[in-house]
Amino acid sequence: MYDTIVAIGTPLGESAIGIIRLSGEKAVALADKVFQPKSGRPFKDHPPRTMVYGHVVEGEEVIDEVLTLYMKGPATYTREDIVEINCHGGIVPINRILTLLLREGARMAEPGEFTKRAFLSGRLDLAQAEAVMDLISAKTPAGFKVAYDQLEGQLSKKVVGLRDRITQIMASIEVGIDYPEEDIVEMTYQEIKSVLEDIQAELDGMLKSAETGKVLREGLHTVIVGKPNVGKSSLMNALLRESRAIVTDIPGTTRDIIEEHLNIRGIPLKIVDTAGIRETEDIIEKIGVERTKAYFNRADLIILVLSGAEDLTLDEERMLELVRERNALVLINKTDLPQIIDEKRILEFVAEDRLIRISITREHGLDALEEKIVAMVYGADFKGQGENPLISNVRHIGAVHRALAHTREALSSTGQGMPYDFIEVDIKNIYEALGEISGDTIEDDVIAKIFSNFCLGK
Ligand SMILES: Nc1nc2c(ncn2[C@@H]2O[C@H](COP(=O)(O)OP(=O)(O)OP(=O)(O)O)[C@@H](O)[C@H]2O)c(=O)[nH]1
Ligand SMILES: [Mg+2]
Repeated sequence: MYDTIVAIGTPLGESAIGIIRLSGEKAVALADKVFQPKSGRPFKDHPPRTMVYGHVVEGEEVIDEVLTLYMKGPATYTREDIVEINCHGGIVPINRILTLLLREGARMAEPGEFTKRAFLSGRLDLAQAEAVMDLISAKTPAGFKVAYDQLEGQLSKKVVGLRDRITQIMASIEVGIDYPEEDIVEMTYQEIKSVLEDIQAELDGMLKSAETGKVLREGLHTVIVGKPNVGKSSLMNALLRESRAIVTDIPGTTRDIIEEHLNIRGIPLKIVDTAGIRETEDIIEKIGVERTKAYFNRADLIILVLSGAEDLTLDEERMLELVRERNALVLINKTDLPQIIDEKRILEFVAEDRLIRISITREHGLDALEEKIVAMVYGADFKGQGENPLISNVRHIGAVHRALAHTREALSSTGQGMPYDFIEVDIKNIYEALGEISGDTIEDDVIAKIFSNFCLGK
């Protein structure tokens, strides 16, 4: 048993209710010190899982009218006793009750400490615990679904299944190593190879979904670039469906970076409107352009806007050259005006399916743009969340990459007919890399770091 921790579970501000949560051995005893049930009986004498009405008091003074709930461990989130005090939302009652409980001997919880206890008590594995934070921070229903499946254990089941199969190979190999003179049938090279190939295919499958998962979790970092006055800010506003960025017919209107979140058919986008790129003398604009370049280099998706009503400039050809190797879409805007742009020249840089003709003022072509973005995120061969859970977390993706690399090494050792104990080392590495996802093989400081990114009270 650990000490008893306390935290505020609801956002601090004006709200209908506020919840203060205690977890640990002394949860009920601490609640009893500050809470007076209306029934006149002590709180501890009430049955668990019922809301008890009463008051939080400090000496003679009533602090707030509350409902208090006791959940008895181990059937709780942390597997410890948990008490939740539901008071009025608002900074004053919440803080006063919290202070009172701290004074009575509860310890302020660290960020994520409730969930960390759920992990340490074995109620959640590490991937599930991480999913809790992803659920809270999800920006769109699609992102929420990825996290929810992970909390339900889809990824964990997959990892456990793979590790089980690896254990079988290891057991069989060890039998061969430890009792070479006995007549125990161990796996042949051919059998080991075939299991490893299966594992390799599954890991490959997981990585295929990772890009989609990561975008749904973190958002697609999108940057709109183009020379001045082509309609970048107009595009940003159209996608946001509001006038966020200033639009004028004066080139150089946008001087700085404007960043916004939006949701395109369930995909969270972090979209950035930039200062038009051109060789410029204006110092302020120049800073904007420098920052544009930084965003440009980091983006998951680049939207290059051109004006169909003008000739391509040298600057634009340079930009086309830069987006050639990147995940990019090229928009020819202002198709409502007479068109003079040389499309053939553009197609020398980008494929036809990356080119979209739009007119923002006529609201034409925006649907096609949104559809294209969705298709790019989900990929042509995306099959939804069938047997492969979407992995979304960079830490998990890294672990799968390492597991895959070790699988390749093991396959190569097997192919070369290396001694069994040699192959076993590679196989053990796969096992351990996968164990980082579930938290079975992971350093304490990594665990501490993961939970420190949680919000308080979770
Ligand atoms: N005819 C026509 N005009 C457009 C279209 N889209 C935008 N414009 C106009 O083009 C001008 C420039 O638009 P902005 O959105 O400010 O262009 P920008 O690329 O952000 O410009 P800077 O911030 O100066 O780099 C404005 O007058 C818009 O109304 C379009 O589809 N057709
Ligand atoms: Mg602009």
